[in-house]
Amino acid sequence: MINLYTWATPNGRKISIMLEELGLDYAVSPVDLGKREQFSAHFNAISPNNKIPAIVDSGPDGDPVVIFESGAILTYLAEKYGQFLAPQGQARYSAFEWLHWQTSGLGPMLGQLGFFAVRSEEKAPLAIARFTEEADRLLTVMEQQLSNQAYLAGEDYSIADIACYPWALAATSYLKDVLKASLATKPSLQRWLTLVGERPAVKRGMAIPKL
Ligand SMILES: N[C@@H](CCC(=O)N[C@@H](CS)C(=O)NCC(=O)O)C(=O)O
Repeated sequence: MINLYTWATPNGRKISIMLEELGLDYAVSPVDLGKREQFSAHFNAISPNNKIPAIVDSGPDGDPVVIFESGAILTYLAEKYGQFLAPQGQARYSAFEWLHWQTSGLGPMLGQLGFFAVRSEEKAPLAIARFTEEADRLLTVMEQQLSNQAYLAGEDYSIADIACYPWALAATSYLKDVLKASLATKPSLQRWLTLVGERPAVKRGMAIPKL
């Protein structure tokens, strides 16, 4: 059985959504980031970058398969179960484009915006302006892509949508005040958020971990 190491954050929820979409039976090991459990020796042996999510699966030869980084985990699960990733061609590589776009761009930029604009007590106007501008640019790229097709990698729901959904939702909830002007011009993003958010597996995945 897969053991998911996670916490109540967008990066963790990408994987619980994927596991719910696949209908797998899995165990959840909460890693309390507030208590700095990500730095425990046990978790460090699984995730040497000390960040959630990570999974431990049983490999075909009985040895454990241990994976950290949400993009690697989503790719592993999609390939293992043959779902949410086209087997070849443009759709497969479009999914990888948007998956990497999320882990290298949307996630880190919205994460920094959240830190400077919401969580930090000290307000640094230059940092807030810089990350608001970059978040707006990234959401505009997403809007453009979704104005031409149902999902990020084409007409089919894929791991690219699963990766982007919890972060785009954070942009429209936790970060909605700072991104108000940007969100007002993103009808396709709103359409996609509703489409993805209505999936029962997405609803279940967003409720993990149950604390
Ligand atoms: N690129 C990583 C990012 C993971 C990440 O930033 N995880 C955050 C929670 S959303 C974390 O574990 N933070 C703990 C820390 O920074 O100490 C991925 O996609 O898996």
